[in-house]
Amino acid sequence: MDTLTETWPRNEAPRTTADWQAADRAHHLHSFTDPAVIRDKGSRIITGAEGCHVIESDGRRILDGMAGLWCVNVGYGRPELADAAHAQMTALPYYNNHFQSATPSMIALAEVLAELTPDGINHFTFANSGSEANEVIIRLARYYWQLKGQPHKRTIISRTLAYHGSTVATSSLGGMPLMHDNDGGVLPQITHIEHPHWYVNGGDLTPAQYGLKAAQALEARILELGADTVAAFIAEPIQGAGGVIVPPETYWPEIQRICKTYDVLLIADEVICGFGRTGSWFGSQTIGIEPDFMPMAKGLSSGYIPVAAVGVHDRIFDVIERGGLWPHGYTYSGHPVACAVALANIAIIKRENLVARVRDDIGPYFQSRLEDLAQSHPLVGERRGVGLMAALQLVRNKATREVCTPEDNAAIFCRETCYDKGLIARAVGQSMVMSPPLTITRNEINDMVAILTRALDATAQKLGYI
Ligand code: PXG
Repeated sequence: MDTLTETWPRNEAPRTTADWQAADRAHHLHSFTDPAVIRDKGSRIITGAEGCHVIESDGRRILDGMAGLWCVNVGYGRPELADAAHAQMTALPYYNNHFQSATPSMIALAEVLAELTPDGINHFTFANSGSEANEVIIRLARYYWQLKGQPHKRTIISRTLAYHGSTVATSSLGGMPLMHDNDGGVLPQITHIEHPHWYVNGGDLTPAQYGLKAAQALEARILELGADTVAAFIAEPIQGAGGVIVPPETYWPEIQRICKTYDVLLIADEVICGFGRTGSWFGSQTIGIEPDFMPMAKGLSSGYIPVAAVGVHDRIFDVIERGGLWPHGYTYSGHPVACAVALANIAIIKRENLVARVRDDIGPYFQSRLEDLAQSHPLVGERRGVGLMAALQLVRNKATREVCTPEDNAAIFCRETCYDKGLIARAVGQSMVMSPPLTITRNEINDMVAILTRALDATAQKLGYI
């Protein structure tokens, strides 16, 4: 029998899954989904969540190996985040930071972020999403150079397979061909260099040699364009949505050197890496870089409410401070309720020592369990990851590093099999990707690995490997 699901607002009559799916089909345009799938199969209706599990409308509990979309760092079902929202909404539901105003929660959040971020990052501007944060950085970086008397420094260099958002400018900033093709290509003054994935792109080079080569592509591009036209380089410390790409150790020091040499600002996109995911508060600390701008979102509120921030280095702020009125702002920049929830979320991460837990305990356990799988499974060529983000590369041949092709449909088949068996994992290209809540237990990791192993077995069987 079709289970009835509580509705929101709760004074409506409960509906069945089929009812929800019909209304969804009739009225909702989904993100990153083929409408034909919704039409033919219907959507998955998620009605609740607890800890590291989400609950479907039929009551089935599914282990969320992706923490939503890489964001529910403190796990689901935290009453104190709801309490923080309630208290702030009661005291002051809205005021903005335009025209000389500020509210206590936005000030307190900026203050806390200044403590947590690397030295020199002491000012913050707020937004509602990672995309909006990156939009404001494009504007700020160009404005900075204009104020410095170098208005031609406007080009932003990014990387292939990067993800920096879904707005007009940030979808160009990203390096996902699918997102360029449907909008007439990439905007002017945005260009991409190769993403540093040794396993796929490294050929006969050692990882260390390849790391330098991939970084030097930045130097080559700057020289080709002219350093006097390049405003900034944007990259995630560890590329997330592109498939958890961990660069060789030689990569980041060389990138930092190149940015300094050519006076190119460094933007470290911390939207996924921030708030403990890599075992430090920020990915920039894990890899040891000093960025000029740090966009952050997702883990800032653990996804409980939309909020984003941009950390701005003193050397940038000092110039902008003297520039007169900065003509930018969203109605909801620094929304008091969102900032109050972010503060409560950061308080949980601190109190429960989640960052150290990821670095010293659960992160290494997660990576070692996946490494065992990579060593033993014929379909897995590489485990890559740091802290609680990881990917398994699906391959045709482990010895030659020949990866599966899109026609093999291996990752998508594996992802769907995982879902059927009770685990949410992502398929990115020919890799399986995971990024669970920072609160995940060893037992839950064991469950994840068990389901993943069965799904990989089923995939290998379908491909005729076993
Ligand atoms: N930067 C990075 C590094 C991201 O991962 C954004 C910016 C944009 O954030 P907003 O809040 O505007 O979505 C992101 C978002 C996926 C997936 O399928 C990843 C993201 C968004 C949607 C889907 O992996 N990352």
